[in-house]
Amino acid sequence: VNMGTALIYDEEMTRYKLLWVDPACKIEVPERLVVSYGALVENGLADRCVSIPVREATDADILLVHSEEYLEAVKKTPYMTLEELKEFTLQYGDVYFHPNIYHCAKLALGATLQLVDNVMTGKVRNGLALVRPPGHHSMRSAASGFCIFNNVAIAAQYVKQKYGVKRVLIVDWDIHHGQGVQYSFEDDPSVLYFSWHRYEHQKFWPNLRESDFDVVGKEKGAGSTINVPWNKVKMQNSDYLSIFFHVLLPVAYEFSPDLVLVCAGFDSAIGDPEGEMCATPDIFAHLTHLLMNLAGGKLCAVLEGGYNLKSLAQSVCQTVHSLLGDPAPRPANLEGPCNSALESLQCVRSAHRKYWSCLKHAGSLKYTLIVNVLSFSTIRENFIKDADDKDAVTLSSLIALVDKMEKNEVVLTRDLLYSNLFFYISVLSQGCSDASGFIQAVLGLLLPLGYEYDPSLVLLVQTPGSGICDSVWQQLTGLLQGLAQGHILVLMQRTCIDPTCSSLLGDAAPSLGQLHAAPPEDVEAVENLRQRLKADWKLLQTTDEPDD
Ligand code: X5A
Ligand code: ZN
Repeated sequence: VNMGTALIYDEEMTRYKLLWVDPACKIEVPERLVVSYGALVENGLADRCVSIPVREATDADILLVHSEEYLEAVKKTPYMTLEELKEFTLQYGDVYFHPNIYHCAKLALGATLQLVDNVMTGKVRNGLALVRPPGHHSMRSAASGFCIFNNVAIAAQYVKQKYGVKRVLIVDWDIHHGQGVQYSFEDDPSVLYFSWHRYEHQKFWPNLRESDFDVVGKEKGAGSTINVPWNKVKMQNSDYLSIFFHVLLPVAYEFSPDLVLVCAGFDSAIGDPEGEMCATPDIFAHLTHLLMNLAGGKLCAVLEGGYNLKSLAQSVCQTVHSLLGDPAPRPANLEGPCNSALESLQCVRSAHRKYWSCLKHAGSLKYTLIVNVLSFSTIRENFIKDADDKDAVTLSSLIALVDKMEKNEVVLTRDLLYSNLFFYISVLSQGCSDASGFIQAVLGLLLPLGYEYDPSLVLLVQTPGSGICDSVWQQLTGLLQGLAQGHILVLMQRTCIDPTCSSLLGDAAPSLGQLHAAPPEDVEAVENLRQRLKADWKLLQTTDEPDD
């Protein structure tokens, strides 16, 4: 059952602002929340969500991450004069205080905890907390980068403690490095922190050595910090998706979180004065969708940055559309990642190779994934000869197609793809139970191909005797709904109708559990196919060299 999407917001969080001149802080304005919430209302999205009240965080909540000294210091700020506030602010970087900010910071954290409580207790499936002040830069004993309390880091500690959650994934798609989150979990293997951020070889704020790709976490936590530095500005949709397909998603599926928290900053969208990136607001519909089949769908997004009010409002709406299960718009201009992004991608993958088996080129072919792409005309000529209307594809003609499918050769050539009508995926299996290799093929091969191909219909065919278990099949069905505006036609010849319908109706796929290393044959098969196809399909590239 689709359980609903929470929206947590309170106008009170608009009631603080910068009271003096500070060029570094002037973009963090109350209107950020006003326009975000306003756009959700105007688009009828707020009404479709379950509205949950905020609460004030308690001292105990705050102390899950922050020190007593820091909390006591912040507690005094409501009583300070303007001069005292300015003075207090000086000890931190790129942040400001206001007599009402402590109150708002307690509400921002309380809103975040309300969201995770409602998701963990199953009252809703997922949700968004629209909050100010943001959190991901604040550290144990310091405010930083407009952040007072680390909303998401505290939420991760809170769910571990209150619900005994074993693994939390934090995806920080804000354009700044959430160093506060990283510091909180650097030696903790139960929290996987992923962040991409504008870096420019340390020239960009917060200018930290520890934001680079080779900082991967410490001790038991080694491998559970993943930093993707952007060394150039103007990164686009392809760059973001490449990192998802080739780094974040394979690792996230291997990790198998019980909960996904998103540091949802939208300063990574086009037009933002901080990020200076070029990804369009609709990419957030896809980023959200791609995370929604992890953790059985338990996803909590918490606002961080986002300073171009128009881009921010649109991106927030795209995120909530996906949380509600609406089909994502076809992603615009996926021309493949730029060289700088590929360089970062390659560096991150090699830095993490020793921690994540999905990134090793090693690991019995249980599933064979065959990607078969036919043009509409090929289908029509071969299978629908008697169709009057040349654009009509009848169910019987499709069933005839499936019947003939098993005798088909596997075809995947560029010239068959120009008609852009069908992306036809055939999933065959030699009947075993290993999911790792299959998921690896879906994430590293099928999704990038599908996104770049940009079909207007996905035809998913399950042939008899496929050894794919229901939950793996549901993952596939769920993930493919990000393509073709969710237009998917599933043809099946065996009995897992219920799970399939559940997935088509928008339910999250159940978690697959932690994945072990994929069998070496699978890895080799996927790698070979990727190598062969990557010249034509830019989203399959994982290095900036022509041959890797
Ligand atoms: C939450 C967030 C940005 C701080 C930028 C300071 N903070 N130059 O986006
Ligand atoms: Zn930011």
